[in-house]
Amino acid sequence: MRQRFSPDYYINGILTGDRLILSRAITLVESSRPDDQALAQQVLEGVLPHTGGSVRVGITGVPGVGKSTFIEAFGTYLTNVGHRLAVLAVDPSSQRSGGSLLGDKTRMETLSTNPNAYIRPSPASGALGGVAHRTRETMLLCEAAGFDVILVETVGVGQSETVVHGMVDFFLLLMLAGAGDELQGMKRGIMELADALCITKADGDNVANADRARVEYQNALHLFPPTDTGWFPPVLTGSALTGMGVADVWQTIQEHQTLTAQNGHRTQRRQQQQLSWFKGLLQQRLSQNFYARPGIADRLTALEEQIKNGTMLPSQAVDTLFTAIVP
Ligand SMILES: Nc1nc2c(ncn2[C@@H]2O[C@H](COP(=O)(O)OP(=O)(O)OP(=O)(O)O)[C@@H](O)[C@H]2O)c(=O)[nH]1
Ligand SMILES: [Mg+2]
Repeated sequence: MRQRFSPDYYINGILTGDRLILSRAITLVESSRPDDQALAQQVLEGVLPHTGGSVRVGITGVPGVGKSTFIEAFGTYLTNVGHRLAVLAVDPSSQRSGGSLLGDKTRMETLSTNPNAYIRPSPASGALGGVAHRTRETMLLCEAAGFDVILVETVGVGQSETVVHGMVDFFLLLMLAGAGDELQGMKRGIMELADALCITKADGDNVANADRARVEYQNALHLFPPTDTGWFPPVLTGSALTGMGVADVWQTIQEHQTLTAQNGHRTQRRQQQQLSWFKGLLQQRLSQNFYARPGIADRLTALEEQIKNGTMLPSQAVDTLFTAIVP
């Protein structure tokens, strides 16, 4: 039985930047137990006025592109210039024990012992919606604890990158030089989401390759319809090994933030994200509520039988179900 603490214990602990209490609060947020969830909501409400103050950055790219190594270099750079950084992960597809970041603590050796960095391994895999919902709340807790840059790492396969895009101010896509788009499992869609591309591993023999890839991708991006934000996603090159380009990425993020803060798109983006978070939760609740109603399971089974036999149309079945439960 885990020890129970009061909401104030968590709230005060987080606001004074106590990392142990922050970790405990995140565990609470990640718990699916109803009593934990109720307490987590109280804690979140308590810290809410102290949230929103960070730059939220999503980082994605195919496995092996160098996300973790980049975050180690980038994170170290950020703390060196005076920032406090939290690293979170959305990795629902991960079959690796404990999610990617846990094993990655070794790859983020410097960062994991850095007093100005906080690395939180991804929660145990579950429904994508559930994981994302917790990452959003974890982000709020980290902001309340005084972290002013939040990095959210996700593997760029599947739909998790869309989910992460929906919770950050800036979305960075890491790419490899030399590997074809198909090879990178990249769909055009994910490039369209990116606020910047960075060609990784631009060191040693790979520098010329990386420069070539930069030009190619920059040309490819020009073919995309422009967004209404006034921002044109640049393509950068970088090396986590030599540190080349790491400062440029931060420079780019700052330019993007300045521009979108001035023209209102930063606020607009966050407002849209809040709304879709709300709508997602509402939909989840409605559907849970629906399926939990007495008699629904039996009715469903019966209707599904008729649909399979072709004796009822799906639309008809939906009507029947709704007239039965909504008077
Ligand atoms: N030469 C060179 N190698 C790098 C660089 N960054 C990463 N690597 C190597 O590329 C490999 C993959 O790096 P990771 O950082 O684990 O990649 P990842 O994107 O986090 O991979 P997953 O967590 O599996 O999705 C490792 O062997 C790194 O040492 C770089 O800047 N230059
Ligand atoms: Mg990794």
